[in-house]
Amino acid sequence: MTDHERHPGVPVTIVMPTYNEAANLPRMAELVLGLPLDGLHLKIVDDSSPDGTGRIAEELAEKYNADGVRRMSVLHRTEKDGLGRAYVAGMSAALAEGAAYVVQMDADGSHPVEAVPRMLGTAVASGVGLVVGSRYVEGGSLDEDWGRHRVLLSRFANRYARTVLGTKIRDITAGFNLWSAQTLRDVDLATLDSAGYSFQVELKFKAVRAGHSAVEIPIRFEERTEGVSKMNFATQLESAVVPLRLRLRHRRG
Ligand SMILES: Nc1nc2c(ncn2[C@@H]2O[C@H](COP(=O)(O)OP(=O)(O)OP(=O)(O)O)[C@@H](O)[C@H]2O)c(=O)[nH]1
Ligand SMILES: [Mg+2]
Repeated sequence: MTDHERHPGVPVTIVMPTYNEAANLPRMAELVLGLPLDGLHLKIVDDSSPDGTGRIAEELAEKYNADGVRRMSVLHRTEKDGLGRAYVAGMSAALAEGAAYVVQMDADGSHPVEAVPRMLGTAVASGVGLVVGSRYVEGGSLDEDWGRHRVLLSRFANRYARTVLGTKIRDITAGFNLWSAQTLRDVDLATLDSAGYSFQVELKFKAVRAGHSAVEIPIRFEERTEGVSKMNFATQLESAVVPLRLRLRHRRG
């Protein structure tokens, strides 16, 4: 297995959307850029966070790029415009800059940074276009601090999307994923409809429809360390509508 390889010459960009994550970002950048991977780049996509996350990200980029190696970059957008659109912007930039693999990760400490080399090793060894950091396969788990309501909502949303779309991916709503550049090109990010969290479901569904296969590796999902959730009613409603729309549109395919 390639778990402990540094994968020299393989450019990997971690795209991390932020909205008011000032309390989490310095620690996240330290963890990510401390990973034993040679071609790693961290790209923050900040939607003009009122708490100054964008400025902190710039300061961190200056620090981590000080020796002339471009390890970190920041994409600033003018307003809070949804997780999905932030990812489309960040992933498109990563592809344009030559990333061979793109990783999606939250900035709040929920996703285990140390799993990234394992995800990359799996993609390189198996050739699959998508590796899902999965809460819902054997060995995966959710933080016990999540209230019963959150756990049930998460499980329900996942089961709902899986059933409507008839997908085999067990964690279709997962937000911690690694993509090959080819997969993202085949999906054509510009055609995605989701503004918010349903982006996770839409992108996986369209990647599988484009002929790519997915491997799921178990992860433990932790409660966010600092700050507050950005989940709201509008994004939940979109998460209910998007799977139905995808199914109606693609039922003959
Ligand atoms: N740029 C940008 N980032 C966003 C937006 N909405 C959420 N995010 C970021 O996306 C990631 C996931 O959002 P969270 O609020 O943690 O959502 P969640 O993980 O479902 O909710 P919690 O478990 O309660 O934290 C975090 O890094 C957020 O800062 C947005 O509209 N724009
Ligand atoms: Mg979170």
